[in-house]
Amino acid sequence: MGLNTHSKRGVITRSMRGHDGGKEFAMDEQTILAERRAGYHVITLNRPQRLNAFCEPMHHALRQAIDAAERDGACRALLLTGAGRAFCAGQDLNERVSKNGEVKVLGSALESHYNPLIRKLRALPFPVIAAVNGVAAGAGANLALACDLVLAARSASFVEAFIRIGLVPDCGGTWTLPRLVGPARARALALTGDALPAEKAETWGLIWKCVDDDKLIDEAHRLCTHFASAPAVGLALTKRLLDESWGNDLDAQLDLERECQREASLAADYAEGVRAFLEKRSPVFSARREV
Ligand code: T3D
Repeated sequence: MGLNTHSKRGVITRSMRGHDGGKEFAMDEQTILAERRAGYHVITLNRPQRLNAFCEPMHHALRQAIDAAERDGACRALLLTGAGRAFCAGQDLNERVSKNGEVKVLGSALESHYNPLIRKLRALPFPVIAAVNGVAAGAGANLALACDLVLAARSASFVEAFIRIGLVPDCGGTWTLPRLVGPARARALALTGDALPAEKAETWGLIWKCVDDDKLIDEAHRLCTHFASAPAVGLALTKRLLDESWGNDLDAQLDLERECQREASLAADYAEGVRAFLEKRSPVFSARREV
């Protein structure tokens, strides 16, 4: 098994022998493309022939690419997208059938891969932007919804496909869906497994924005470029506050805001922000964050 990681013009490849629905196969695919831009990283799920469905090597490569972004003190945003016509079709179902044709009991991949992935994305100290270029189904849909900002191509759709094969939503879907669209719509999406077109997803508040297909990637890069020169401590603390608010009452949240505001004010970016405002110029925030 070989793993090569290049963090600059990035390619993460893994060669291994795998098992696919009863067939042994030789696999040598670049399941993830990772690229480092000025101030942000781009990760592309890259199994277009399977609509970027998750396989074991892709999980490992994705984890490495995210870790590299986290370790890079100059990284202040992460862009996640898919190659080809889909964003991600969730778990590769070929991996869920054993050699003798039996389906496997599930749970361990949530523990080892999906849950750590979602926790990691939520905890990253910079915004994660999903550019949903096509269908996002199953874990692929909920992966997108775990990101901080979701941009979607007009032709994209979101499918809580789990129920179609007798499963339940995972990757935090039962947590994010009702919070984003309310209980009635969350239940309809999860219980029917019907596809929700991107325009409706925007109207419902499931995602931030729906844009024309040919504008998606430019718009996503524009957003990342904006974050690349934004105040890093403020971004990290804002993420934390919004996430923790779900478990807090107003009193606890007010206390947390006080603490975070104090912490933000200790950062050089705050002093620069105030000075720049008073001097009627654009602020120049520090190019690196603490790692
Ligand atoms: O440990 C655990 O497993 C627990 C974790 C579970 C997480 C999950 O994500 S469970 C849910 C898994 N995902 C799905 O059930 C979605 C399956 N896919 C679809 O329903 C449809 O493909 C889509 C709605 C996403 C798109 O439909 P369409 O008509 O645009 O494309 P298609 O023709 O169905 O798919 C194109 C190809 O991709 C096709 O292969 P082929 O015939 O061209 O060789 C299809 O088999 C393949 N593909 C799509 N999704 C998957 C897949 N192959 C493997 N696994 C997939 N999930």
